[in-house]
Amino acid sequence: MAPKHLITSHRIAPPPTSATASADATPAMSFTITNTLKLDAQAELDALERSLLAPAASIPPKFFYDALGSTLYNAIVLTPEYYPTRTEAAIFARDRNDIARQIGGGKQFVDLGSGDSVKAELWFGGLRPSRYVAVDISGSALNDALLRLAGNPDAPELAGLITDFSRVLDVSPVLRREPTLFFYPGSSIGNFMPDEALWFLKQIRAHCSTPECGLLIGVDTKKDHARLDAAYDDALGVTAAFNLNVLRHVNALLGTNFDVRDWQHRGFYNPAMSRIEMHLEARHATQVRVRGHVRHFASGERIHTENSYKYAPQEFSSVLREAGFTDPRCWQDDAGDFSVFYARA
Ligand code: AVJ
Repeated sequence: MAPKHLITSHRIAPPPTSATASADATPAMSFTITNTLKLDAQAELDALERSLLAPAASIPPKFFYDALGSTLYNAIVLTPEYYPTRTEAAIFARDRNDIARQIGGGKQFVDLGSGDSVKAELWFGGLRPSRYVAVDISGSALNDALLRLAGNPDAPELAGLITDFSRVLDVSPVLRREPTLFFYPGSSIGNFMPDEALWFLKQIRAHCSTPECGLLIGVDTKKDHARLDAAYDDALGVTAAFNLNVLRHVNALLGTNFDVRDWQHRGFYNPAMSRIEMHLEARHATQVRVRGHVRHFASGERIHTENSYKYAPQEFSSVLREAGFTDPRCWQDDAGDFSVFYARA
């Protein structure tokens, strides 16, 4: 757990709206946002510098999500080629009651990578959570989402945690020791290397304080390579813009001088590794200032920006069991394009 003195909490009361302004209306909900992110800022930038200067340059995918990057991701999910989000939404919509029955109501709902909290909100009716804990790396997204939910009269008690769980998951500062549903949708687990994914799931399992705790997770499947390629290299170039935008974000964070025009998006399925790879490829030889250093890139040299691992359903069930979860249940769309699992602690 993070040292107490490094945690900052802000209690936020949303401004009264026309619906809540009158004396007899339900009072606007307030909520606390806890921030354990800032303590690592310098170490994060040092690590980013090292990954750019390494012989095989890379940028971790969490740096995609500045304000423009988050907006571009929301556009990706609307492209016809990018099937995961809409397929997961269709599974949730079709099987919501069945899934909710397996989970059971009244639990603390912990949303890992909550973003705009729209996916979670759809479960409030069926699950009647005791409270909702949004966890995200983006303070602005988290704040906006909780302010919006505070205006929803059906929303449970609200809390937020701004943190980066890509290295270590520690949600203990905001958790109550009670039956908890961990929610990790969207196949974001695919961004981890398989050994890291197992470690991440074990950390979720370690946060389970009662046998009534469980994990609801969305995982993309292996499928036709051409469809996978297209999903990560759409015709309109939205994924290309999303990938290239990471260079602008890194420029802002680290003071580098990447010129987006020098780089080209690459996104393709690597069947030997069961993963999508995204790279930025130098269109010609170029050099970039990285703090005190100059990084030379040869023509065609790549910066690895993302992996997105794909799992067969039986494969992911075993990973869940290996992480200490029991009785994994799987729901899929008819085509088997996406899997949703619920597994108990
Ligand atoms: C947000 C990690 C689930 O891997 O499919 C989408 C990110 N990258 N298009 C994914 C992403 C390129 C996405 N996740």
